[in-house]
Amino acid sequence: MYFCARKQLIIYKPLKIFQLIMKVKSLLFVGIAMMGIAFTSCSKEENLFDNEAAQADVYAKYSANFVKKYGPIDPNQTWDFATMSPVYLPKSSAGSVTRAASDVVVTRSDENKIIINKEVLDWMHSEMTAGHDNSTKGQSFTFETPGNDFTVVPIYQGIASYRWELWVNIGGNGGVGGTDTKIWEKGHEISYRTSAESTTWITPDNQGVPDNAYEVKAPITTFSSASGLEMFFYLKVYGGNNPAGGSKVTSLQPMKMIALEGAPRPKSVPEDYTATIIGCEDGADKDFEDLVFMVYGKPVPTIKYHEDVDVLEAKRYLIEDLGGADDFDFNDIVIDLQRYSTVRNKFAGPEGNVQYVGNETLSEGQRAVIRAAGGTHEFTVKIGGKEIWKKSSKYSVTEMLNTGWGGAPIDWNAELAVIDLDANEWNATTNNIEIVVEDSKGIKVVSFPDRGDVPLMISVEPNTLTNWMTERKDIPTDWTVW
Ligand SMILES: [Ca+2]
Ligand SMILES: [Ca+2]
Ligand SMILES: [Ca+2]
Repeated sequence: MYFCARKQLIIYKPLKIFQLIMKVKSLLFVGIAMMGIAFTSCSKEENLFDNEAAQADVYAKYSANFVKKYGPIDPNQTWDFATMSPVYLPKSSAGSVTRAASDVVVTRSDENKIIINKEVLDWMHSEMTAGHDNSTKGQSFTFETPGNDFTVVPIYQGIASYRWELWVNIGGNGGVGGTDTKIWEKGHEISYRTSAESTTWITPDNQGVPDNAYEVKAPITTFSSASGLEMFFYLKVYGGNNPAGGSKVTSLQPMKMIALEGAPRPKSVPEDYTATIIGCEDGADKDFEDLVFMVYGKPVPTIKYHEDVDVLEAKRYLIEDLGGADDFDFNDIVIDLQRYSTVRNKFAGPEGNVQYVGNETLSEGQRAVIRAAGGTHEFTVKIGGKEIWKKSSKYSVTEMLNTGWGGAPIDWNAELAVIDLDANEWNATTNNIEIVVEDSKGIKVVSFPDRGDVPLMISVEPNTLTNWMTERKDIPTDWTVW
């Protein structure tokens, strides 16, 4: 019996801008050898060398075009843009269940504002005393929708150097489904006046609304939905290490938001309505007055305290299969690798004086989710050297999936395939993912690029700001937001 040696060739491109690893492997030889048929020579070897040369040629052209388009690459340029910011979600009731988006009707107009009078502001300042640790007044929570309309309005903006947006998810189950709505962003359409006599409404800067403000005027957002849906608020924070808004402050994390029932309602809200105010902490001093908003309704949604939450950390890998030398759509394979866990946040003490006393991981796992495949070649995904999925196992290899080809709609939440991984199989630090592409020129292996290389793969934070490109649309030069 005779085996052709499996050969791995590493070609160093000029200036070491990339390593293209091409494996010369003839499955045919292995297959026949396993059947016990002897070979006396590897007559195909010459051809395979030609294939290597052809692949290297495409890569050299790709590299030249890449530099022409995006400019010379800084030797320290890293292609790992994901921050792995944990996303906190209500604990899923039955694992990774799919639930249709809930019907939520949102009514909003920037002209539709209410005045937050001094009595409300005074109550807020007495409960969320600036510079004090107010964390004992609450714990991780969601709301349950009441079935009647309810309204959300920002009432106070503290000092903050980052930009943030206030969002709400209604009806999600373990983060799957539900409706996400942006309610407000820092500084938008909010103003205050300093006295009853003043006719000037001032827009707050980074110093926020001053504590002696007499009244605040802010835009309202009203929601209609079915009753009994889970609802949680979160902030997307932009700036610092999170240019893509990767960091989320949510009501499900301990020490990030507190909800206080029994707040006085603004004067223009009918008497039989009830109100809850929610304070957010974007720093470390636990005063929860960096952003304060109010929810009111008849009645206001009910608070539900949560000890167990699901935590998801993920990276999205955008990959080129080198089908051509002038195409940088990076959508030939789009795959999210996820680490998920259920964490119990422990609180102790009587209501009103609750202390956060740490957390414990109840369960954890990893999985891969194929989101799109905008190439026309067979490929195999490997994690840590182990094959986990092959395109032909489920789809035609020539079919471009979920990348908008021919005007087809793109589903940004599509799960073309979900593959459970062993715990710790994916290493988020070393990015131990490889894609083995098979085309007419042979086999090539795309791995995560080193610093300064011309990339065939980048990683980004998986969110709406980093949705993948449609076919043949080059990825923009700002690698983190587009
Ligand atoms: Ca604070
Ligand atoms: Ca491509
Ligand atoms: Ca493509």
